[in-house]
Amino acid sequence: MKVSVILPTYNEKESILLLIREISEILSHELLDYEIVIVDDNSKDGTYQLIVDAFGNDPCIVPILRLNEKGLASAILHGIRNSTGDILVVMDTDFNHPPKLIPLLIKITGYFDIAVGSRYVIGGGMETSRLRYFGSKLFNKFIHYTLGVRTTDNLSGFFAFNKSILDGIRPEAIFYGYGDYFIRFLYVMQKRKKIILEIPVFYEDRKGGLSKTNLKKELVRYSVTVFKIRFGKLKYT
Ligand SMILES: Nc1nc2c(ncn2[C@@H]2O[C@H](COP(=O)(O)OP(=O)(O)O)[C@@H](O)[C@H]2O)c(=O)[nH]1
Ligand SMILES: [Mg+2]
Repeated sequence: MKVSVILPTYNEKESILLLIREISEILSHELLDYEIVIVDDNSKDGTYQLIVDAFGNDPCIVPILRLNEKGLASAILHGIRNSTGDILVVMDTDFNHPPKLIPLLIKITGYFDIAVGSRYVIGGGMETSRLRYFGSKLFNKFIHYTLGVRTTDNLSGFFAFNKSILDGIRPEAIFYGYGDYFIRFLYVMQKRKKIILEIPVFYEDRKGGLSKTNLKKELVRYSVTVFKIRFGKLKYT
């Protein structure tokens, strides 16, 4: 069994090397066969070159530079397509998602189809303003009632899964846009009766650099996504 950790990056020079090192240590310690696939969309801060300089000789580190395309979800799909593992882990590269939970997420995939790090199960949370935390929680309730999904954090983006769950679907119908891909992903997987386990995760503040999320724009995009799914516009097979 091989694990591929997929890291979409854009302007993350302040955290990326530390993160790759930490993940490598954790996975080596678990004696796992692994690779770390980093998909960089030609960051202006030189993130890609930093990775090549630091890990150019490490066969477990696979840096990919995309010149002609941009965007979080399509970067993840690019990583999936260029990965060789049976178990895939996807996470942010700014330490919002604590790497120490990766082994648990991987272990869960031995028993369930998908493991999700959730801020909204007991023990989970987020280092942010109360307004953003409860706003996001409320939006998840809206997703739950509108789409009938049972997952509590439909905007997580910190998850692990057996690659085979993508068989028989068109991943490009799911992995586009920004964090909205995760709403489509969980909806489709629940429709296909995949078993998902959510574990509590506390999102820490990013370590350096700036967030790329434009909250107002994404709120509109996520709402449109929910309504499109609700009215049957998601054709994923
Ligand atoms: N490849 C790629 N990664 C991106 C893009 N936009 C954001 N990311 C990465 O996606 C993750 C989430 O972005 P972030 O700015 O931390 O969003 P936030 O956690 O909502 O503040 C980070 O690892 C970013 O580097 C993009 O256009 N392309
Ligand atoms: Mg972040």
